[in-house]
Amino acid sequence: MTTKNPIKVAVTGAAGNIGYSLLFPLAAGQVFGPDQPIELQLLEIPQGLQALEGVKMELLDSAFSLVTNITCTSDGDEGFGDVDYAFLVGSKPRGPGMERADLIRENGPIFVGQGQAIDRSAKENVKVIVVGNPCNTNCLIAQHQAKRVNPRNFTAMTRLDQNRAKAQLALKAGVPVSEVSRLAIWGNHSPTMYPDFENAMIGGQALTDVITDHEWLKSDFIKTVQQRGKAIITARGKSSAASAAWAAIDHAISWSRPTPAGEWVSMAVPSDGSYGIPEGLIYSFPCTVNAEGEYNIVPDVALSSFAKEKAMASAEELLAERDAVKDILG
Ligand code: NAX
Repeated sequence: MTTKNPIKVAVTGAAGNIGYSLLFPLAAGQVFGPDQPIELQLLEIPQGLQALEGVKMELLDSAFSLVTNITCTSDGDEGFGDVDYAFLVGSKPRGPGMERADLIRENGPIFVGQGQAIDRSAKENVKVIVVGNPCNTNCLIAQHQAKRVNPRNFTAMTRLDQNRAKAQLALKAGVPVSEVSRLAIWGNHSPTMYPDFENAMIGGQALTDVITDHEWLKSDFIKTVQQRGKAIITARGKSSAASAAWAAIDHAISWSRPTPAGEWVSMAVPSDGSYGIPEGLIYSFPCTVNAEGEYNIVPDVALSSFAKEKAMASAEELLAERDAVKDILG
């Protein structure tokens, strides 16, 4: 029997598709380990609470030995009360004919409210992972409301893009995915993201020495990663959920322990101006995490003019997104 205090974890949109795939590995100890008790604080909109009760019943029926309490609520202060981690998954989906800018405006108020509730109620050192789209700018909105929390503790998820890119490269090279390292996503979680194959490695070798079809890397590979979400909707009739939940688990694992030597992890974090990316934007960089659970943007990554152009294009998009919500940034 463990004597550790429970770690408190909030998940918003907990009755949604990603929530349903995320909660079970979380409850089983996938992120925080097999001897770390966990309290789940699940948030839904009022219309989602009944379905959330069903999810809670299934969590109970799984008899997870690490779970000490499950709260279901629509109240931000209750949901974020004293939490160590917050997964912000819930947001409104893009409706028919809706532009990206409309979606940003539509979801902005959700993240204003949640940022304020985090500010009032979460632990000061809470780590926030925004999954709900448009995740980079939603993260920026919530971060601006939570003045008590270190701005660096607000991150958005580009790990699914990293995982997708690694899988494509492993398939092309005919190697296990574990052989692919240092594959970083730069920019926005949107079709402008740039999966940087030029600095990636396969085994001990430069990836570009192993995969010699550089035309494929520059065109089909990038397009496949950028458009993967759409391809899944076309094939499945629903957006990616299990792989997104797994990526959120990966993001939290990577943020809570040291990055293996020689590896990088992609996280959308507040830019400190590195690589000419405007300061403050929530931008995906290659990062490493130290033993204290702090991430750092990897310095001195060599970017070709091709890569720089792609990285800046994504920053431009994020600047436009920031401009679209400037009145609610506070
Ligand atoms: P679902 O529509 O299945 O679930 C969303 C849930 O959030 C619903 O149950 C809804 O009631 C709830 N919700 C809405 N507003 C809320 C609020 N203010 N507070 C609490 N709960 C709220 O969507 P799902 O497939 O789970 O996707 C969730 C989000 O993840 C979407 O925004 C989606 O676009 C985004 N994704 C992000 C990815 C990433 O890599 N960053 C990839 C997958 C996914 O597309």
